Amino acid sequence: MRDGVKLFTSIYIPKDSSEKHPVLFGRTPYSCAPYGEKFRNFWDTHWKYYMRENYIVVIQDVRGRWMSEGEFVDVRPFVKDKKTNKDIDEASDTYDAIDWMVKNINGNNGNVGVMGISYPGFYSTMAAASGHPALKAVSPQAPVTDWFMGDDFHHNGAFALMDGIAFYLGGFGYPRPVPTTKGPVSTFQGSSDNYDRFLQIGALSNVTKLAGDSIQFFKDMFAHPNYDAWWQARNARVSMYDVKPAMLTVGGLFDAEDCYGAWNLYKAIEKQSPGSNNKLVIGPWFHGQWSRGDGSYLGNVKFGSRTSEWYQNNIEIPFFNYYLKGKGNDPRLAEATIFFSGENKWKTFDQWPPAAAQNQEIYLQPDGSLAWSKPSTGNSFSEYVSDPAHPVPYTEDVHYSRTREYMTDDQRFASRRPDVVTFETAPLTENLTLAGPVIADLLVSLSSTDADFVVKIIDVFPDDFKYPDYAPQPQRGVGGSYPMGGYQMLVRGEIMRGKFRNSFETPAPFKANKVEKVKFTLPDVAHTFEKGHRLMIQIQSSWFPIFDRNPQQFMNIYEAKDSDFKKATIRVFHDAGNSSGVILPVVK
Ligand code: PG9
Repeated sequence: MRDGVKLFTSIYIPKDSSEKHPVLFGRTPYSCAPYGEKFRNFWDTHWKYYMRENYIVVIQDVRGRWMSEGEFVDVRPFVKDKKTNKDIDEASDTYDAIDWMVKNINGNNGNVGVMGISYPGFYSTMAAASGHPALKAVSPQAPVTDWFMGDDFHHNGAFALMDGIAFYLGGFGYPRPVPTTKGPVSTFQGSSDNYDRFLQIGALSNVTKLAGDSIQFFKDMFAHPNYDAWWQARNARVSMYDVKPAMLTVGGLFDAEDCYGAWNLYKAIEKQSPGSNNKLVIGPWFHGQWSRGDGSYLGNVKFGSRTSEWYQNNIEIPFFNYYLKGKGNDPRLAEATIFFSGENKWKTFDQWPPAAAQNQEIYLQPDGSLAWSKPSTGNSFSEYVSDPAHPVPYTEDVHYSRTREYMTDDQRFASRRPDVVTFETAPLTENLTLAGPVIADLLVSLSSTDADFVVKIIDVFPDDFKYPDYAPQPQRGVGGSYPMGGYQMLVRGEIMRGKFRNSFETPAPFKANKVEKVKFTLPDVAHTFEKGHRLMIQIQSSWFPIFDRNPQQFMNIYEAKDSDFKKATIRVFHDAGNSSGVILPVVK
């Protein structure tokens, strides 16, 4: 690297020397050196297709990880104006690595592509920011993009308790090497019931004790409870000006880790680098499912075809082959190739969100229904008590670690709780297709000074719904198939930490019992509620233990003690003056 630091790099060169070959490059904090038995597992993903296509495949340990020299920094900020050799970042490291490769690897054709999933997706974004002229094509996949707003560690400021702890402290069956500088010195132990275990741990300040003090990122994160300059510098989108390579951003509709990154990275590139070659693909996938597995179902919900294979053969491989080998016809990928759950179809668009999607608000009604017009009644609200000692679980079952399947799980268990309010339409008389971000637009009052709001968009299947016989029926427990009639499929859910309702930089307390607006954006959806199904909206004030509990008092939650957690009475208004609703991107 330009500052003299050496990065460990594994280079696999095809035996075929009849022609020159492009380089496909990935940078990782998870180690590029899976030798011996692990070797096969590592390559048994989409990388194997590129080996078959005779690419030169290169994997590099990022600065400060594993065999590489230097200091590791989590989601290292992008340096805008690099003036000296000391101004390094992940973009400059990628630039220097590419420069070395095209000059030193025998038989390379001078074209380099970069791809990576999740954290390696972040490094792919940074590669795109490197501006090296040999870099022709980049595919950030489920890219970690903003750890305060939507990816692994927080959503809208609420701490992603289960993943945050599992990834960095372990104890919940995540054998993966976590990207910490020194390695965790953690006394953390999981248990077979994560709901119970996280309740026992209690306040986040107890987590700091369990973490020891070896995890710099935990210390930093807890020292920055608001979206201040520290977090803003770690928003990968700030690097996406003047993007030069062809971009293929890929994500999963049902990605429980980094659902935010793909949608929002694509949008930032569109806005900040107009005219760039920027494409988006979203399928019905869990985290990384497009690179392995067949992608024909998630949990109980079926998608009708092998979507991962379709993507590999029709999008990703043609994309790299065209830009790096000049092979095949110009794939002319659509601007956006998006799978619509519900109707189970791939669709292409010349912009995302599509022009045909128009925002239309659906309003909560006093009788528990939903309608496209505001209610006409005076003073009406639904009320529940949110009790941090009994938070609403994110899934019905007992689990050791966070499931991937919760993203499409049946929400019937939640509708039946007194601290979840539920509104639903009558059976739809025609299909309703949503394409784009959903905006929760609530008018609420609290008996306290802070609370969280979770809004869930749910597809309620008809009572007699059955998958066709050719599809194996979903199984749960002993005794046969899961009852899909009346299934309440989670299509999208998101949390908002109430104190950030007006500003993520400057949180503000609620005034007890005063009606206030809480408006926030849920990640994009692509879903068709078919005729005969119902649309349901659920609202609750905890989603545990995916997210930490709000003590329901205005304070720095990282410093809250167990005794700070209080019950709060929450009202969600649905009357003529205070009409709560959800703004839906309805395809006309
Ligand atoms: N989403 C991933 C991640 C989690 C936590 C820390 C860092 C990254 C990943 O799979 O890379």
